[in-house]
Amino acid sequence: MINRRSFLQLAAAAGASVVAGDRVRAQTQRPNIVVILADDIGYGDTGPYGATKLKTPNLDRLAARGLRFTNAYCSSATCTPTRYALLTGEYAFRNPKAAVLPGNAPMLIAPGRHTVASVLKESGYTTAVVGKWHLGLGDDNVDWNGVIKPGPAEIGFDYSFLIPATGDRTPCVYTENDRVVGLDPKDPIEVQYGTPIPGEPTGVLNPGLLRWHPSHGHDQTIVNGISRIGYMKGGDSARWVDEGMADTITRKATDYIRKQGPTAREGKPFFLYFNTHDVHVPRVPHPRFQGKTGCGIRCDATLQFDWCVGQIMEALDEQQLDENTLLVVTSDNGPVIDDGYEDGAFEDLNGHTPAGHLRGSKYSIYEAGTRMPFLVHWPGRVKPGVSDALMTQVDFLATFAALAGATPPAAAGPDSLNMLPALLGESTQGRKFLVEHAGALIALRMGKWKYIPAYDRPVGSMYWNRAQRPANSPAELYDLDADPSETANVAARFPAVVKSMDALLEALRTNPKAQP
Ligand code: NG6
Ligand code: CA
Repeated sequence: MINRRSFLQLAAAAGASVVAGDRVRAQTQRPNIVVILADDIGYGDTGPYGATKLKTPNLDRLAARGLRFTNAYCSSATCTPTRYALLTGEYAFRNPKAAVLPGNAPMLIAPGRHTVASVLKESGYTTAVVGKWHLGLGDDNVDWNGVIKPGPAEIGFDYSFLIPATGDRTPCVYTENDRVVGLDPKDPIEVQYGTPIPGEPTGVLNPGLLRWHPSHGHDQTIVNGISRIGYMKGGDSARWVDEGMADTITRKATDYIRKQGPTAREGKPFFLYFNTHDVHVPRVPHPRFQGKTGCGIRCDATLQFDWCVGQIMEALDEQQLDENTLLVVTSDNGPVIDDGYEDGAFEDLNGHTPAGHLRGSKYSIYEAGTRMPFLVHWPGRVKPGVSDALMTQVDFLATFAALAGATPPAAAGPDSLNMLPALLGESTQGRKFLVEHAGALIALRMGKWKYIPAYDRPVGSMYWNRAQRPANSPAELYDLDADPSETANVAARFPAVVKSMDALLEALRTNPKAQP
């Protein structure tokens, strides 16, 4: 691991041979770090990963100027656990509470816990989170009309602008630095899960008020003609407009970059964690994106995501921060087509393959559940190309700490490894192995092998049958080199591999340091 001093010495040595003053400064400064985390965008959803039914020009440009990873993972096949692991550097399977949370859940990450944000902040970064949160806010009985604490500030973020849970869950409002935005105190918000709030129209009782119908769940409080999960009342002036969501949060993210520009150029770097809503349900892209792709509303939302990425790149460029900013674009779990609304996404796909060549989807233990698009862009440092190194978002904590020259406390990020050389494309050597996680299942990826242990009960999504694994599933072993789509279970042919991978996975359940 490089420490801060050796980083600066190395950088200074590299910079000394360059005449242009700006470039010297850029190379001797610690980089800004921007992570863009998409929602439910799959391995095959975008141009850099082979999509042809829609164009993603900004991602294409990013990939052409950056490093495209083919074996990079998120922690888990759903959102909350992935986000938990990304920030804490702990595999989400270790914490049973790290499952998809309702919109009124208390904050999942304990105040004071070490996170990517707190480690960077302690080493001198200015930190911000914008967009989808879905890690719980406040305590057990959160009052949405007051100061909502604990929140991002308690785990290292100087600034926050949030979609508290998901677009399909109440409360349908934004928070900024622990308060609901635009709230009229005379019209207080009430949020409830489980029991309906009398007098508030719901999807189940008022289907005539809906723009489109739920296909499963999503039949509770109606906001903007869309019924959601959960109930809410009041807060009319604070309610978001779905069509404007991408514009609103992207604007907050680019405003932040513009505001940080002068101090960042002077040497005070920032960390921005930008979480888009696209392409989670409900998919309501701005009208300027609707119908603009050949593959339906889900692709239109992907086009909107591409626009969001382009806006971030433009702001970095405009602020002359492009050369000295590490930008990582990835996603929180695999793709799903029908995730609870009859929005035509399935009917209009037109041959688009969200998972690319991978098997599975969101919620699934197969590769598409957790293998993510993963683009790294840092023109001042990272050479364009493709890397097959085994990578995971769980390593952000240790890797970004190394980049910042910080030494995180021993207790920080128990599963997080410093993968800086691989992230920067200076090494082709990524992780030796990593754990994949979907609901109650874990699996092991090691080299070319993927091992899923036998399970004696059905697991997977109730709603997405293709992710379902039936009861009494036998152990599965796939050779991802020969069989990247996991079609042939070769467990019976390679008993020794099964045995050793099973032993390692079992050991990893309790010991993050376990080795083969
Ligand atoms: C599921 C929802 C799904 C989505 C998911 C969370 C139903 C039937 N399904 O329970 O629509 O909200 O939770 O998605 O309610 S995630 O990307 O935030 O993990
Ligand atoms: Ca998600």
